[in-house]
Amino acid sequence: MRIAEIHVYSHQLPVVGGPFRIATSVVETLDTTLVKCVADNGLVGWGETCPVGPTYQPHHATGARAALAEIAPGLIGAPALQPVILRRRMDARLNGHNYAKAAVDIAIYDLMGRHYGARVADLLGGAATEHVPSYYSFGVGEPDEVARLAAEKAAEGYPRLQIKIGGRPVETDIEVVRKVWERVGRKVRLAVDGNRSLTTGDCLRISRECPEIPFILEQPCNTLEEIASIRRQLQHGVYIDERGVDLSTVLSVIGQGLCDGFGMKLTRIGGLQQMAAFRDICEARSMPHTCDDAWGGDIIAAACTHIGATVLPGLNEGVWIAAPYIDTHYDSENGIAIREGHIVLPDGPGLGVTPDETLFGDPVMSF
Ligand code: 0XW
Ligand code: MG
Repeated sequence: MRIAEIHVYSHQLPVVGGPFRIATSVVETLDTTLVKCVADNGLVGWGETCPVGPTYQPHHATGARAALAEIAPGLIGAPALQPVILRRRMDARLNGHNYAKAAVDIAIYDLMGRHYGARVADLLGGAATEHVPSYYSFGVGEPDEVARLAAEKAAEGYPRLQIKIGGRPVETDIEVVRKVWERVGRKVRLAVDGNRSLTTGDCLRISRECPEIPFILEQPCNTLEEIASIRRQLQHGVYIDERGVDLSTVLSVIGQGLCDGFGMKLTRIGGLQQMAAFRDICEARSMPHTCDDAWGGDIIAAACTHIGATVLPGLNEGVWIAAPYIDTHYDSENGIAIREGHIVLPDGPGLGVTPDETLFGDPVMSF
């Protein structure tokens, strides 16, 4: 079975109840890129990549499509069921740009699942749960309002909450953390995400002024060097998110003892094949991690849920999806949703989601 056609679509996802604010950006509408791979027997697989604006990571929507224009012509005629061989073929055509390659990799796993009659989670090693934990992420907000929402989300059944901080006086960030803690206490696990924005001084203050609150600090400062310089003075665990750019970086930050876990994005690491390797490295070193993506609709949400289902439960920090901020599904029957803080693993085959492609209009590129 070989790849016969690749079609690329662009689709707008307005933020419901938006905008969504993090320390480094404010987003109102996201431009997602969908990839449809058609095999020579007519079988179809879908992939998706959707940067959360152009400043969260060095990724942007039109960049994904420019990268796909470089890569896709070299995949036509290639064996369709060999994700490792295809990754090497993509690497031979374009250096880097994992977030674009990930959309092709996800489509290939969807195709494989449909061909073998298997769920993607089973192709990735097997589901450890059918009920995948999620976590709720509050945009940077006013402390009383975030605390009120936190109590609501904890009561809904979310096992973990992520408080966004940064881009404002550190006193307000300390206040939001304290107010959330007062409302939810030990009912849920807490992550405090600076999205690269904190100075080392402010990061130390947050940790020192909240010594009794058991949160982890997610990507508090911009660079790994800044984090390394204060790591031993912090009273809280540190997770790497935006700077965990590839497997090599993951190996070196674990080797240097620079972190206690990861917020990982499926497209940043290069797709499901690389994410499965990341999961196994984390399991070998007892590193908790998430399986998220930055944004996107049902296709990327399904992909994150399938890999998230395979993570050793004690290390599973949850699957974040953008569904709470999107008011339409690509697949009206099997769209991915969060119920009581968890996501039911789709039945498959493949990703288990079949998009209504009329939503996407004509492809912006076809190969
Ligand atoms: C909470 N997220 C998964 C959604 C936004 O893309 C930011 C991200 C994060 O953890 O940094
Ligand atoms: Mg993060």
